[in-house]
Amino acid sequence: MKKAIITAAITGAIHTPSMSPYLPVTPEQIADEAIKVHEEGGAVAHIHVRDPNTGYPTADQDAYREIAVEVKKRCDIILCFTTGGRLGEPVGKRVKVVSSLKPEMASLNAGSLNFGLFHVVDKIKKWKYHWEKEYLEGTEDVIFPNTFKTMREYLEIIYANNTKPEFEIYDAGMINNVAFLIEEGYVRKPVYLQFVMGILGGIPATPQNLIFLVESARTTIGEFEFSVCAAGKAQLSLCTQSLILGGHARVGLEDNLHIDKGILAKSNAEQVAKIIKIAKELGFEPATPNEARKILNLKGLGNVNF
Ligand code: KMH
Ligand code: ZN
Repeated sequence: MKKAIITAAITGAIHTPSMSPYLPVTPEQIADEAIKVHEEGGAVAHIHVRDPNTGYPTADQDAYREIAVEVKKRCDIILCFTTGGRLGEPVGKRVKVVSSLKPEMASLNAGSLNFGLFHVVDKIKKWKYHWEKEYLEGTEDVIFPNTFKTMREYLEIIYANNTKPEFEIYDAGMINNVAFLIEEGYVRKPVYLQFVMGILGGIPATPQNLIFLVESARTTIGEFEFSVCAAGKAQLSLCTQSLILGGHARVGLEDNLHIDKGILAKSNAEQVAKIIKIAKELGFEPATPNEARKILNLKGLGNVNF
């Protein structure tokens, strides 16, 4: 039976502390959440870091290392580090985590896009930190840069460290970007695509669009593993659809702060438990981290630098 790789994106760089008291901020909280995700049956934790005092998204290498060491001490979950970092993070800084930690996996954003979060500002009544409103409002004039040059440079670093890139696909054109990079010899097949849906600036999170993305990738790339990460309320339904289509699922507070309509999730583990319950009802077993390593052809925990 097909095993379902369940990923949890622990904290991200999109949501801010005023949106939920449950958003992990410190390295200890992020590590702890990744371990609890493992206990619930998650196979991968997608890791961003933040300033421990203000929750401001950073690319702090010490924080990445602290999390990696702590999690590896307590379980064998796969850690997928972001090379996306904070919106506005210098491109050179974002990828440093790969050469320093030599992780099994890292994200590779497969194109540039507008990344709008400004429209949520009015929904927040009380701000915990001074930076939040400005950060969110500033996204009205932000492009999340991933040019062909930086993608090529990131891929060189990723492959030099035997790290597996998880291609973040926010829209149909990015599938073609990956196909081009394959043809140019910068990308090794089989690829692992993460369809990131529902970001303002990317493809809307609808069932029709997911089928379109999968079909388009089948035509353009051929064989691949895929997962779906949908922002907000579409998370559960599109993750469920992904499983039915033969894909994997990404949940987590990076993408969605709720566990149900109007109810904040108290942890990433809550969302993992919910998607695993649905997966099992549909006859899918969650992949263990080692089963996921086989499916994704990862180098193993013994070959990282932490
Ligand atoms: N944080 C967003 C800017 C990734 O982790 O590489 C992009 C993101 C994707 O989260
Ligand atoms: Zn991310």
